Amino acid sequence: MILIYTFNIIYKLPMQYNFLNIEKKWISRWQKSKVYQVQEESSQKKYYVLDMFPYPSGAGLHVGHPLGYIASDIYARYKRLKGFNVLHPMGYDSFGLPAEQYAIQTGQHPQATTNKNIKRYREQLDKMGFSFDWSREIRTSDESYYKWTQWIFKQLFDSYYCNIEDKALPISDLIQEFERNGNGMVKSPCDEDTPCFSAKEWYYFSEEEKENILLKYRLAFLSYTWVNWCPDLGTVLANDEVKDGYSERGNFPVEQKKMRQWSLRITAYADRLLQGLELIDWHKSIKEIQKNWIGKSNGALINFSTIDNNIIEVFTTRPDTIYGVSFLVLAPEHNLINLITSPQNKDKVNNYCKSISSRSERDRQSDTKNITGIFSGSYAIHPFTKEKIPIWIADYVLASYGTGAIMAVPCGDQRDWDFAQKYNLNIPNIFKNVDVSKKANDNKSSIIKNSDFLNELSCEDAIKKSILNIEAKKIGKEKTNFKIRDAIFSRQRYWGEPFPIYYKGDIPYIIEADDVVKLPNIDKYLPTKSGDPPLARAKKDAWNIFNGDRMEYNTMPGWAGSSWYFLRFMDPKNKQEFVSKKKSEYWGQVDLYIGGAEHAVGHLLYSRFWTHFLYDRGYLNFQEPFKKLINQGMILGRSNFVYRIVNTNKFVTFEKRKEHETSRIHVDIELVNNDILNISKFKKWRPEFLNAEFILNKDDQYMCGFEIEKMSKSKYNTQTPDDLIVEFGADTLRMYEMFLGPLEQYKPWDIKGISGVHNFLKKLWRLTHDENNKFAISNAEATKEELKSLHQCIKKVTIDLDRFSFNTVVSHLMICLNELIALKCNKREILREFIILLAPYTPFICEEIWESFGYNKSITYAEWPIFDEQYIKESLVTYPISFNGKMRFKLDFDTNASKIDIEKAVYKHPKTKNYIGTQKIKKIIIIPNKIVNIVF
Ligand code: ANZ
Repeated sequence: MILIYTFNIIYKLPMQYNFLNIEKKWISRWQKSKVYQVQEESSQKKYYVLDMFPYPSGAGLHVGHPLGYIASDIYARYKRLKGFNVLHPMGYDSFGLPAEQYAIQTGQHPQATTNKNIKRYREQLDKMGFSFDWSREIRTSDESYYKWTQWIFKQLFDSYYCNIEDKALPISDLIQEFERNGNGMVKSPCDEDTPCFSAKEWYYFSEEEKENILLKYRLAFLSYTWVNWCPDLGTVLANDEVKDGYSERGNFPVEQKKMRQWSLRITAYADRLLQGLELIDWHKSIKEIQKNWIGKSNGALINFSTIDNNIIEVFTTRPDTIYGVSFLVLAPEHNLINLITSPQNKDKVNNYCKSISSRSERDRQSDTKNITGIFSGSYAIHPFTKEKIPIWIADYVLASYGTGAIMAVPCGDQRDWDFAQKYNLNIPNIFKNVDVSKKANDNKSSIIKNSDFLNELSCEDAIKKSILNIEAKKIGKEKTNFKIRDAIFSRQRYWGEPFPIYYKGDIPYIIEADDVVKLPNIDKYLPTKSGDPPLARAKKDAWNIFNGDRMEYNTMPGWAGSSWYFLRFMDPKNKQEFVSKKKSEYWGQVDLYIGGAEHAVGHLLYSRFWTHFLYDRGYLNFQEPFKKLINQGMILGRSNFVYRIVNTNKFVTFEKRKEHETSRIHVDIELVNNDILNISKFKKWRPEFLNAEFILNKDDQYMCGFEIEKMSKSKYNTQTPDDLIVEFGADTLRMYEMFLGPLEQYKPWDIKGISGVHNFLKKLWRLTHDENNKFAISNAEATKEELKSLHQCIKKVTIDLDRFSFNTVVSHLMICLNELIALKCNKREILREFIILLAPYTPFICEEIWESFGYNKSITYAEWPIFDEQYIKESLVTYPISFNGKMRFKLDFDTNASKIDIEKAVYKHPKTKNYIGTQKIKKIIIIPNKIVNIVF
């Protein structure tokens, strides 16, 4: 294609569809005329279409990245054509680890790397013809942006959650309550070790004591917590950044460490975050992931006393199974272990508990096959049967959930069952050798045969009744638990938002000044020798604000900036507020949000949390940020592999790989053609392969293996949009990516069909241009068939866009164009509308043709064609012709045919004479568009 293009230029042949020139022309025109810039227009209905903004990585975009952006751009363009005032912005989530890692290696400031990467992203995005309002661009690493991220943090620090009002309130309200009544009546989520105090005690507390107590209530607070510590990255990671004990980025081991960290009290919002899911239009599966992450469980706390009169409190969701309890289990970190372990078991128990401490809770939870445990040597008394039941310690019980202790019901719970089997523990007789483990989950409580009072009740009723019973006996109470944990908010990194916090001694204080706390320059992007985060290297005068004894050295995590960026897009230049009330009220929720499903419990949960919080504090008038969410499926790449014989530099062809012990290595798909390796290119690819040897197949070729997997630079299977844009144009690429299949599905990248889409655009060009490549259309009136074809297309495209079925729209457009070509229709009346229908998909060619039509205002703001039923109505109706009620034959008439015409035609018909013969016709009944009946 490139060759043909060059050939055409050299020999000055009449150009056909010159997409390169057209696209270049409109990129610059659109930029100059600021065609996509929007203002708040109260007279117009708004629509907010948003993409998950990217982290600008060094590798640039591959064809998988823009899939969602293309869909959202199509939708934004569609809504504009429908008369909506559309906010469709883009920016960069530009703080993050890779730029910092690169800075550590090269000494280059992460800002420089980030700017360079952003430039490359912008060029790529522009080439794709996206209709972003770039005047609203934001970068989370800009001071003008993170000033407001810091401001939101200050509001969180300045707030507590009131369970009575079920909202966040200013901490000053809480202080007033402490001054009046102490904290006895306060109903607020707070740290577990919060002491109880009177107003008088509060009065006499020192400033330090007061601040420490307030920290236990603030929504942004400092506390000692077990964290996922990643020594190789030198930082703490959030749960969703750790996969199977390794960091998601870089795959480094992660261990548990206790550190003083900032956290955000997201647990206070657990219930509201659950309820809010009912109000939003998200896919079931992603709501389910959030529900499980929040993990609400209703149940009871029950006290078991040990034979030494210690109390072990357990949390259970199935108090109705209490008669099936045959042992108790404590988490290895439980603080009663020391007290209850019998002297002869002490050493064994200690060793066991130590051996567990290196494993993260997540590992312990996921590894259900290798449950381990140890007997404490002591017993508890069953509160109902008064039997002696052993107390065990086991890794499947987690310290951080419930009370860190459980009542084990082997016949009701799979893990209890497995554990009892493994350690030969008592399984109540009636259930022996029967796998009753699933029975606890069905809706009958039939397993508890010996608890007469529960028999025959539904599971729900049995639970309710047993809670009443337990409360009456004063051995426990109803309790709701959540799995979600407070979100750790400190990172020991440089390239993130500094906290607007300073310390006096150990006590953190907010920096009251309105100024942003700027990220200070430092000499090296590494922790200090004493293990403090990189910001501890900053000299006092490197900070623009320095208060107290020292500044906070941690920075905020990657998700801070992305938790509210959708709000800033509404008012990106505002210097007084993070967003003005007027603008946030006008733009409101994001109407359509498109992005990857991998953010299900990270970004999507944190953003919801922040929006709920800002609503509580009166800054927003909506609680849920994203009304409709679509998760685009990934575009998968086709990777190639070579097979190296272990401990050699010899590579064996795919067919013979099993004859040796080999390791499989990804090879760049650029070095492979039809799975055959280009050996000389491969040798030059990396110095280590220069002297590689090859065992070839019988055709003397080296055949590579292949696999369809995630498209990624690290798998060397990426295809960049840039080459395809040069070869086919961005219009073709946009339409082709939609044509690949339903947006939400995972689909392999396959270049085969792209020329089909490209030919479609060429055909459109030919239909609207003469052999001299001059725009040529006819002003003749459209025929019925032409109108029918167009209106069928309007109908289908509109219906499908309204239900986000982006791929099927492509085929409707193709069918319509083929019909118009078959009808030789190049009429203005038809093509003008057709071009508008097509414009969201292929804006460049449509804008060009639109201009040729003589319009000087962009097609962006044309009017979406209105579907008219009359054009697609069949023009002929088939009438059954009956004689005395019996249908004898059929005749076609025009839908508009008059009764007189029909009557005449029926009388004239030779068959009519046959049926009537010589008899006299009494009357003829004609029901329009239905039947004709002749009565004689
Ligand atoms: C007795 C029982 C009988 C239970 C039965 C379940 C089924 P969810 O729904 O996840 O909240 N559990 C409580 N605390 C635990 C901890 N710290 N570590 C591990 N497991 C713990 O599950 C709550 C159930 O998980 C509780 O109810 C308890 O086992 C267990 F037929 O108690 B159950």
